[in-house]
Amino acid sequence: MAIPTDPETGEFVRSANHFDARITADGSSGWPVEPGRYRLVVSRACPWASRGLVVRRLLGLEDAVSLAVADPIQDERSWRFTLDPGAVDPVLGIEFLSEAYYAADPDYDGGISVPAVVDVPSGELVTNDYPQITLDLSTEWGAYHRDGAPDLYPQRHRGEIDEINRQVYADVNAAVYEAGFASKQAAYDDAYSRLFARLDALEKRLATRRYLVGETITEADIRLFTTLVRFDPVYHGHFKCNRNKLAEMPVLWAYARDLFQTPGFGDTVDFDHIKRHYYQVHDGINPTRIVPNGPDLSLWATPHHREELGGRPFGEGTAPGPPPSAEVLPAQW
Ligand SMILES: N[C@@H](CCC(=O)N[C@@H](CS)C(=O)NCC(=O)O)C(=O)O
Repeated sequence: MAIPTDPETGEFVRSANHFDARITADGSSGWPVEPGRYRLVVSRACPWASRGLVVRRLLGLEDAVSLAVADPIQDERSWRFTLDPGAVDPVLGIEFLSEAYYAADPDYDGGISVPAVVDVPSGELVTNDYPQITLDLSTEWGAYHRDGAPDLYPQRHRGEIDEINRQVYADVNAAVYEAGFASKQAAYDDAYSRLFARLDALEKRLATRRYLVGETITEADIRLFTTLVRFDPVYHGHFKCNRNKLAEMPVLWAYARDLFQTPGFGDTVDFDHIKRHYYQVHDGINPTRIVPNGPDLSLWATPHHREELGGRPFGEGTAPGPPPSAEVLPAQW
């Protein structure tokens, strides 16, 4: 896969989210909330798509918004449904996610990215605007949340959540890619320093509080989690984020394990998809496409003792039940 970088600075250039329509409860956007109508297309390898996987589970939206899981290895036509019988998504009837992009805009010539929300009746992509996708699952789909669903974007904490999300996006979620894909030393150095400075700050912040904002799990924790869970298996080696491993930051490592062991988090994580995607697709930075055997993933199941900090994972609500049988993942170690 060719990695776009700025020839002057060597900085990774991230493609824009071109499709930013919103699915709304009042239907004013033209895309009304309607159970069964939309399909969330993800790769379980992708940290941006994985936010949607966690939020959909925590809110109990599995029946309302169906799920398509792409093969973790894209080919030259990008994401494909080769994990499904006949290599066709059984609901959308397409082989490649790009078909939904072109159904929405036949002249589209940008990247084909996950997550993507597709309108099942028309086969058209509605949105690939991942930061808004999860917020809308929280705020627009309330009528279809399960009983006991948590409020992941509570009104009274939105300012603080938005601020943390900005910091975590710039210095953690995006910075690991900017380190890994930099084509000049200075661009790598800059991303690496921002990343570890921010992780140090988060290590301090989370020493005395169980979650990033307030007493409960919020959108901010989900966005940090999807990068942390990939850190030691992928970013530490493949993206050269190697000042230390996550497992060497005691607070963040316990925080990440706490979330991993919370229903709705670890049960969405497919380490096999994660590792094969990064090491085999980015052959510009891993030309042999060899997938490393380590690290020991069973450590994710070890006790974290974060309950001692208090906090109530789901606030007034309850934990989700197990995933639907079709979405249960094979044992991870
Ligand atoms: N375009 C968004 C989408 C998120 C994203 O980067 N998804 C990756 C997988 S982790 C993807 O689909 N990449 C393929 C592509 O953009 O062509 C972004 O770059 O901010």
